[in-house]
Amino acid sequence: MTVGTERPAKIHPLIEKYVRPERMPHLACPGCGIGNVIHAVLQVMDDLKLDPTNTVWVQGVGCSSRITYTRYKGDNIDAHHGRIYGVATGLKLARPDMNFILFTGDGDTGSIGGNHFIHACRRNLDVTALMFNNGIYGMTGGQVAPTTPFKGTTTTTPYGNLEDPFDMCKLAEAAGAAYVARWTSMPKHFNGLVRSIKNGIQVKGFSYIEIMLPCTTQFGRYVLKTEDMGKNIKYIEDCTCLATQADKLSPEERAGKMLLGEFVRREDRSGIAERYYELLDRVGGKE
Ligand SMILES: Cc1ncc(C[n+]2csc(CCOP(=O)(O)OP(=O)(O)O)c2C)c(N)n1
Ligand code: SF4
Repeated sequence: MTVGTERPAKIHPLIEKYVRPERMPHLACPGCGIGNVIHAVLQVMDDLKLDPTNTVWVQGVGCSSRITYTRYKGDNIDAHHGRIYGVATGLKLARPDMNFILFTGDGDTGSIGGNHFIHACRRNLDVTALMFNNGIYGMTGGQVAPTTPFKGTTTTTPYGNLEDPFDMCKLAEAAGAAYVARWTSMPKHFNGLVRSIKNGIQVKGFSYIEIMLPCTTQFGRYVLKTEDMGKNIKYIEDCTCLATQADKLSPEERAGKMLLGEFVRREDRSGIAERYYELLDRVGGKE
């Protein structure tokens, strides 16, 4: 991971508004897709006029989490690796009036935190989880993740990954999430991503938004065996397809592609925080 040393001469107004100046520049490697996703989040904050004093950012551990760490002007809470949903559950139960936006990686949510993730969906915890899917463990040096493609070489699968990657959107849907969508960090999906993050925040219940993004440093080096940013971005382009366009592809063209779009939007179930406060009202335990 490259650590920037100089502040750019011109700062984007959204960064001025929501990011602590002393914590600039950010830490992502050149060509990483994480920055575009953060841009989308800041755009949503601005469009929805979310108040940073009422909107908390919660992060796990990994590149996607490290980029937000102590940079946001509002409250910013750090969870242990894989424990973001447990921490968010406590926060939401304590402050159901606040918005919680979660920043987590595919290792954080898909492997070490997988069980917590399932139960956050099942409990319909009313938070918005942004899962940064770079197909590898980025921050720790390129180990295999549950999203690494079959046969992908990583530092822990030098002869190729024996496992198939996980479709976490399907897991979220099956486990009961209220809102599920997937986009990429590419500029052509910026509007779709912004729309989904807004929907995720506005839908009452657990919202899971996955973003496929290029990790030039680890996925590029170990899986794609290239440091060429263009090839990393092309890979994301090639391995994804809009769900609305999937029918136009032949089975061979469709094979192995991750679908993009909005998959679930339902508000037919109350969430755990709502039920908890109803219970307190019923048994008279409310302060
Ligand atoms: C309990 C615990 N186990 C392991 C680690 C080491 N660790 C830190 S980040 C990480 C994986 C990061 O991968 P991912 O969640 O996909 O995030 P990325 O860096 O790719 O964004 C691991 C294994 C840790 N910090 N804590
Ligand atoms: S996800 Fe990859 S490219 Fe992005 S900051 Fe981490 S190691 Fe660098």
